[in-house]
Amino acid sequence: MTKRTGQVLLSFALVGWAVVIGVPRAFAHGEAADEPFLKNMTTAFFDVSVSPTEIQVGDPVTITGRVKILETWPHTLYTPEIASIIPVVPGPVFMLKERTVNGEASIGSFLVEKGGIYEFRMVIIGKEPGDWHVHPGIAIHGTGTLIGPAEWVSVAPSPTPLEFPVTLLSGETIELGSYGGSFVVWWSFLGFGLGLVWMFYWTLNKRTVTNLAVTLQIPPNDDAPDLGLITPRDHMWMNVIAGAALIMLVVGWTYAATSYPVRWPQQTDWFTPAFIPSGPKMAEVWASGATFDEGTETLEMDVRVTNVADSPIRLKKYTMAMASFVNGGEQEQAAAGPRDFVGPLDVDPNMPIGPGESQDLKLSISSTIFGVERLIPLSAPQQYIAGVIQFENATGEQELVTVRSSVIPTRFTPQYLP
Ligand SMILES: [Cu+2]
Repeated sequence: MTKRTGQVLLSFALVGWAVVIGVPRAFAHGEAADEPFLKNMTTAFFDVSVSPTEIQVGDPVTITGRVKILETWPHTLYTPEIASIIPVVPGPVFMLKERTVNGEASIGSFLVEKGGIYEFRMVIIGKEPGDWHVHPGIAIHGTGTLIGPAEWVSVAPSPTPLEFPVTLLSGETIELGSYGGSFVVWWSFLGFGLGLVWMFYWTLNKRTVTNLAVTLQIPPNDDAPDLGLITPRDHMWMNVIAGAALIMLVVGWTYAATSYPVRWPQQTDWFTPAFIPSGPKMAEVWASGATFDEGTETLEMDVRVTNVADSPIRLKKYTMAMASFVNGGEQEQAAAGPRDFVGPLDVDPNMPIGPGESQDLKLSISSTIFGVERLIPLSAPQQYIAGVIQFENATGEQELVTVRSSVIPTRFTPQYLP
């Protein structure tokens, strides 16, 4: 190895090391980054549960809940047609083992529509030790992933090695965590190695790249073998490298065709989940407007509720994107979802509404969730919020009513850059 070769290799190593140690440990996953309308006008997540929250590697965590694709879905987005419900976690730190949507096994995505309610259950297995924020999310084709409320799950190391056996259609059982792993790594490395040889051949000792001043003096189609730029020997070695790449391709194809004679394209199983109704008709709601005070993070909304059922009804809950606000005590709030995403809801007057009666109500919510998750549009061309109000009648039946309201901020902060 020449002195210059050594210097080049050393600087490559130093740059690689600096890149690796320069990356801080990823913590949040940008859940507040989406525009407010993308969260509150699109979906609402209810009754989410993530449990248990302390496990060892290899143990299961079950995520359950419901998500409604709102009727207020913005017209600026593609109409939702295909979606997939997924666990949203920071990287491949869990493995997805089971998933059902409205009681049906959901291998991949399924067909959805505006107004649809999707009840999900996912079982994930802890793979990497650490503290992870585990959300359910719905990935909608053309829009992206919209996330629900999260719970912190701490995964401790386990003395027993992680296993994920899967039985194939052929009856053979494989270990999914390591299946084909070393072949994929070494075969890719071989191709990478070939590329490296080519790169070092031209950059370390040849004058083509390192002596650009010389190269630029020569016409484009002149190899300049007399200057040692591209010699017949170089042509020979490049043919060897190209030949090795061709041999690798042929060997790869032959190996795949003979070792795995039965191959099948990756399968999709799009299904239409069974319809889940919003509940028996009991309330008609008209929202006349809302205000938001950024200083105290207080949302106030005026609604007129008409009871169209035959027993008194109560307004119990308001759900907006991943947050739920509950008209009830600590116990009812704890039952409404992951605690960081649940807050109290004040209803004034907080009285049952009799059959046939109409009542003007003021809903007030003070919560830091609005700021943390950026749920309220403060400077958007369309100042709207949407959410789902849950009513309950005397017999405990519930109805979910989607409500859209304009929202006006009560203070304006100067903004110089978008
Ligand atoms: Cu999170």
